[in-house]
Amino acid sequence: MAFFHRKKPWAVAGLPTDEAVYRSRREIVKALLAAGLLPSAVLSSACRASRKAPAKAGPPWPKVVLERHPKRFPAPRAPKYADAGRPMTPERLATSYNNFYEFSTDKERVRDRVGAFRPYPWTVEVTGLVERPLKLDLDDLYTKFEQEERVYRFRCVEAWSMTVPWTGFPLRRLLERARPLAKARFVRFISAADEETMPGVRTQRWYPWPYFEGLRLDEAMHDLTLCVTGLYGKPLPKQNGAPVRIVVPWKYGYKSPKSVVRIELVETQPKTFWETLQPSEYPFESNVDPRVPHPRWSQATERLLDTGERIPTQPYNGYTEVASLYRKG
Ligand SMILES: Nc1nc2c(c(=O)[nH]1)N[C@H]1C(S)=C(S)[C@@H](COP(=O)(O)O)O[C@H]1N2
Ligand SMILES: [Mo]
Repeated sequence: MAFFHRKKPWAVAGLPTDEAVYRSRREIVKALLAAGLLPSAVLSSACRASRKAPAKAGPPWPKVVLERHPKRFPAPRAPKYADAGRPMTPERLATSYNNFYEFSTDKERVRDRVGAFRPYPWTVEVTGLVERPLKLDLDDLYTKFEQEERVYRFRCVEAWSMTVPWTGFPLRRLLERARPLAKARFVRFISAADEETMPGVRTQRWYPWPYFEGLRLDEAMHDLTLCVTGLYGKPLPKQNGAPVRIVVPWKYGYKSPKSVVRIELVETQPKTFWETLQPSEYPFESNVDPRVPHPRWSQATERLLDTGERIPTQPYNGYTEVASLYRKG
């Protein structure tokens, strides 16, 4: 997603000073190194200066889940979503070409950088305007909600797309369990942001971590909106947002937050990570729409990840059953 940035990332409003200070400090160290005035070990220790003790290794992922829940994966495929009308993207590709800035902005490096990240144990909190706030661990997510597999098309705002089988359940079931109050109109999602195990969070200080997203409550309650725990019949790989993420198949990919730790019901439209960075490019609604170009490129077509073939993009990514959510008046 390198071309996401028109401005230098550190020119983002509100953050220039810290980043300028950080950069200049690093430049000084580098200059001294180049002049042979410092042993090379200093650079790495200077960069690590703010780190705490090294992270302890957690239980192996996803083995820990498969041992505790041998019957939950793969989940039965829902007949209604057995076929998304396109060939399935090879698993290998869907798990090695990832947008997950907490690890790297280079899609092909994310997978190699997730090693220290620990999706287990995990807690998801459901809070805010609800009658019954929830704290769910992974055992709860796998057993209190009946899991199924759905093959969905997935369209990134950068105009590449894939078709993959997600495991999960409608987010609505989780929200209903918390009993939203009448005042609740929107849902906020907050992702994990752990400096010790997410190298992108540690080094890319100019981003407003943690990643945060949002939906209208009626969008979040739509049957297509999934709380996702797996991919290709296995627990969700770390690089795809382990242990739990949201998938909203009629919106651009950035509306599908990964590694979610908190879900908050709120009254007014929340800010989002990308909207905060570039409001003109990443508006709150962000439904897939071939007629509305991104300010820097067309959205009329998309590139299939596996074959590279370009095909026309469909309104709502082909999920036209959501159109009624957007009819005015
Ligand atoms: N926490 C978090 N969630 C995220 C992102 C991210 O950088 N951080 N990237 C988004 C974008 S831009 C896309 S296209 C999808 C990519 O999901 P995938 O790697 O499973 O294909 O995740 C979305 N969710
Ligand atoms: Mo994306």
